[in-house]
Amino acid sequence: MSTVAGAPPFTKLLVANRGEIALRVIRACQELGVRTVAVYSEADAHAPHVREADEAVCVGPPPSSQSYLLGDRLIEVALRTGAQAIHPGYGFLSERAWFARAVREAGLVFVGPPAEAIEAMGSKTAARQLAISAGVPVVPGTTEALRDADEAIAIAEKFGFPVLLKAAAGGGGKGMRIVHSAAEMKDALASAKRESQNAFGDDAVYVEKYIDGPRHVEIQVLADAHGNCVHLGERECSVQRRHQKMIEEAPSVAVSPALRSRMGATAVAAARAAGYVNAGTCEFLLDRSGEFYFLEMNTRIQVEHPVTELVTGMDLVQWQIRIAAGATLPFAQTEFTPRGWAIECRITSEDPSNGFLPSTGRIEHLHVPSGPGVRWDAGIESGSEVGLFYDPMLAKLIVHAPTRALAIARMRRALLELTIDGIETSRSFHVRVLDHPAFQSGDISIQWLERTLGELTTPVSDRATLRLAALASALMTHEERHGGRRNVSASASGEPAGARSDGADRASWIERSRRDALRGP
Ligand code: MV4
Repeated sequence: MSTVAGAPPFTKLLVANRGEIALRVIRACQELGVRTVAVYSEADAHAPHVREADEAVCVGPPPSSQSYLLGDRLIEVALRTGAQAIHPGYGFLSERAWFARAVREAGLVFVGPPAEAIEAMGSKTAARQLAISAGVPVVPGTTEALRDADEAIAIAEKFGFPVLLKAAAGGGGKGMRIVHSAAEMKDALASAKRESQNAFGDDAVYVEKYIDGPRHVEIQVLADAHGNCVHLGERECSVQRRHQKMIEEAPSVAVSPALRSRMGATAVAAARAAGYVNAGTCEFLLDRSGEFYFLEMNTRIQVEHPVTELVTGMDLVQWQIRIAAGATLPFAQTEFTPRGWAIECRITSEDPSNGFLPSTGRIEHLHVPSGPGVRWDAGIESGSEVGLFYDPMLAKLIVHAPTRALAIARMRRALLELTIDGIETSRSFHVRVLDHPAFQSGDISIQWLERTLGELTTPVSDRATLRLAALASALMTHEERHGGRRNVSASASGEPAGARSDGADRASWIERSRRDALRGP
């Protein structure tokens, strides 16, 4: 068991989550010598996180409102099983200040920031005020809720249209409206207020100058309870659709060492202003002129944390646990230099050729990529049932390589190794994004994916043709394997049958179908 700077680690921790992040936390605990208690819904009785934890307790029926979101029940389970700490993962209860407070009041340790810091960053207008007071650049705009459309127009005319209306209680793009002219303001304000009220139970809306075509770049910070706070560089998260990130990388092609240290110092200033402790992330918009603006702070471990882990060599989840146990960060901020390049693809159970419709069913066969520089963080295995109760993200495929070009090639290779049979997934869509010249050049903004979607989802061929092609390929493969007439010369020459490429016209579907047919159970 490892101990750090006089902080005794917990002996038992409850993991208040499911899927890949529950497994990620369990793995960190195993390496720290901390025992784990999993919680699960009736839908997850056979899920991998239940098996991998030292103990597991069923907390309710499948809907998360009756299981993973029942904070008081999870606290009871922690007390009953003798856990001293609760790790919330991401989503679910991770950013609910009331839960962090209830955990603390039960005499347990919340592996995350203090409830007060979650609250301070939870209100977007309060977060803007905090940022401004700490000298952190924010988008020009207000920090008070708008009274009416006339006030909004007066403010908008100060810095010029277009402007963006945002929900004060918001985040994630809900309650947002772009307004191009004074004439549009009244209707836009009314609908933004209506949407905010429905989503957050609060209709307060404020206004910002609209930044056109920026990148989404975020900075990872780590703060201990003794006043030490460092940043670990940036993640580039611009490849997103409807506020769902699809690919993240570290570092960002748009961030020079000088910009990294300026953005990093800014993120640390924002974290300090909020009294932040534990791992957190400051989100920024980075415009084409290199100006950056603080948007909000995510007060949790994020889905994309592995890319930072790979370029820093740090285990962020282990640090979360050590910090929660009172450890002192043993490093100061030196000029931070990322090592190599990391890329993450979020593999979801969505069908890109069908408007990203969620796909459900049983994972009949799973083949996981491996080899140099490949990491697979997943909540699924062969036999898993994928339903509609939870988030469609099945797994994260993460690669690390010396350069961006090599990381892209490695990700492409790993995606082609991956087989998920039984449901539709985003796998081949990810390959098409990686193959796109704009992605390869890195010249993209937050709007790029949605604007390029048509091009990225056109069928390679109609389904009937694909079916025939797959059948033909399977037959050819069968012949090759069982000493048929095909490729006899290739075999005789010592090359494995079929491994030889018959030239550039050997289409990728043949390679795919052949690999799948040879691999299959
Ligand atoms: C913006 C913006 C442009 N200008 N603010 C979206 C969710 C919330 N976190 C903030 N968001 C944005 N705020 C100004 N003044 C564009 C976005 C935005 C966005 C930001 C980050 C990642 C993806 C995005 C997708 C659409 C819009």
